[in-house]
Amino acid sequence: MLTRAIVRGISDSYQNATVETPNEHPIDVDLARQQHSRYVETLRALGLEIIEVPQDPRFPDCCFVEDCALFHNGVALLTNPGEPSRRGEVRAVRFCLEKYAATESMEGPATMDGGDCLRINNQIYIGLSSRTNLAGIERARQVFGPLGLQIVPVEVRGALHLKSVCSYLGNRKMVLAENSVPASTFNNIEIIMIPPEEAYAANCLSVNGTVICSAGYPKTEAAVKLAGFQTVPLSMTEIKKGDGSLTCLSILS
Ligand code: CIR
Repeated sequence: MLTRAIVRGISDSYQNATVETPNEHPIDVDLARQQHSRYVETLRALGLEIIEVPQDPRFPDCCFVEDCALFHNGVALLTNPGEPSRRGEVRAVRFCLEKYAATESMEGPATMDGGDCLRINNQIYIGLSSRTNLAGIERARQVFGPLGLQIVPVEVRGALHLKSVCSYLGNRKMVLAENSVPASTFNNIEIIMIPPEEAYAANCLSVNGTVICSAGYPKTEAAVKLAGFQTVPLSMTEIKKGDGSLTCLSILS
């Protein structure tokens, strides 16, 4: 049962967010803030206590708080984000997490983004990506292995993070974008395939049986409903323009 969400507001400099390919239309920061507020209110309505880390104008990507920590069972591994301009984001997240968790650090050359970490029961699948390297995965193994978690590296190509292409819904069911990582990666899990035209929607956020989906991806929402979950669609257009998606906006515990 999830009880808490750590979130971080949209930076005053969000229009300069790190992006892989420049956007055709610039980010509308006011609209991004409205979308972020609806996200936070949705988490609150689903029963989560909201802890908000203040935004920082020095860090355009700071709303993507998920990348700064891997948190499980009272232990938080603060990451060394793969994108150098984001490393300074971790300090304020650490300061916040210290109130709720035993904190561990990651030092270079190890790098990891929380967006690469997908926990399913006792396994943490970690994307080996342009942001997360083997040393980062090894550091996660040092911290979470002794807690009984198995770390499973997964090669990620053609996507920013592992969770850009898949999400765990609960009840041994997950969504996975077609033609991304092989379905055989995930043991004993029912896979709901997301067609290429809706690949962005493969990142969704499951909160105690309700699945928050990106609005505008009807096939994905229908498939999640058919799998037995209530859905809440949220407009994510301005978050998507910053290469972000639903999970990256929070650290849930
Ligand atoms: C970045 O490139 O780091 C940010 N603009 C987007 C990070 C999205 N994070 C996530 O999906 N976990």
